[in-house]
Amino acid sequence: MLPEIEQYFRLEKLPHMWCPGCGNGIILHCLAKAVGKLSINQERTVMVSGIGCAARASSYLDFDTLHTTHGRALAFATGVKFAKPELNVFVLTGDGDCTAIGGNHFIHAARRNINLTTIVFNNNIYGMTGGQYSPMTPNACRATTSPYGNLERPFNMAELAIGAGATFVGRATSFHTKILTDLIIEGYKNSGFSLIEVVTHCPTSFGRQNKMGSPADMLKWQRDHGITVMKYNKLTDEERADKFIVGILHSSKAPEYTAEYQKLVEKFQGR
Ligand SMILES: Cc1ncc(C[n+]2csc(CCOP(=O)(O)OP(=O)(O)O)c2C)c(N)n1
Repeated sequence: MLPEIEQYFRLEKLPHMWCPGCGNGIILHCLAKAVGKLSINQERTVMVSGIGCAARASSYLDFDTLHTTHGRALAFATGVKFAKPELNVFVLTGDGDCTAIGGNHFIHAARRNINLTTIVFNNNIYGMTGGQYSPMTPNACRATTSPYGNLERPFNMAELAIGAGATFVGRATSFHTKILTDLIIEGYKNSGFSLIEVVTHCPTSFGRQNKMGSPADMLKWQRDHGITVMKYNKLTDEERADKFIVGILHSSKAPEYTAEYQKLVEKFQGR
């Protein structure tokens, strides 16, 4: 671990419980780098997670952390931000945690535009419980609950967040670490709901069932399929079919919920 990010980790909790080759450590590295670059006050920063492999991330981080219940990371984070709006609140969540059981909290946190920086570790599957399909499992892919191929279609979580009212939305992969670190920085700076989707690899549950090769092969897949909007715009529809955009997907301004709430309190207290 780089000395400049060590201060953000509970080193006594290591080694972590993730499988060899998992992408989660790369995401944590980028998060710690972003926090360091922003010089965020560690004492006034909270990391909230739900349940799952991704959600275990909060256990390894040396901040005030909340490892909550499955699907409820955003609900707990909303409570923290309402009670203490002066705190910086990050949410670390898996694709199942955020878009399946937690899907409704996701929509409404985006709609309220509450100031939370949400990082979704999208490994396309329920990793922790043995590889069941999630709303992010691509059509026809295998999971333990779709051994003949997934009949369902995934939805685009970034587009959903934009439609619901999120004011900052970006996407990166575990391969695109510079883009990911920059997105976390920009997401944190946005005063409102920020979603950063990280397409990452689960070699054990997703990769193995879908014959995607080694963890390094899965990273190469991310490198070859995640492209910037400039490159994307130059492609034909056919070439775009299996590609996705990495970088900032949406940025807008809207009133932030806890600030509006504070204004209301002050108005009725006659201040
Ligand atoms: C209410 C509830 N339902 C189901 C579970 C079992 N469970 C634990 S983690 C998990 C899925 C995790 O998938 P994801 O959020 O994608 O995270 P990953 O493990 O892939 O990082 C499930 C279904 C639970 N703990 N609580």
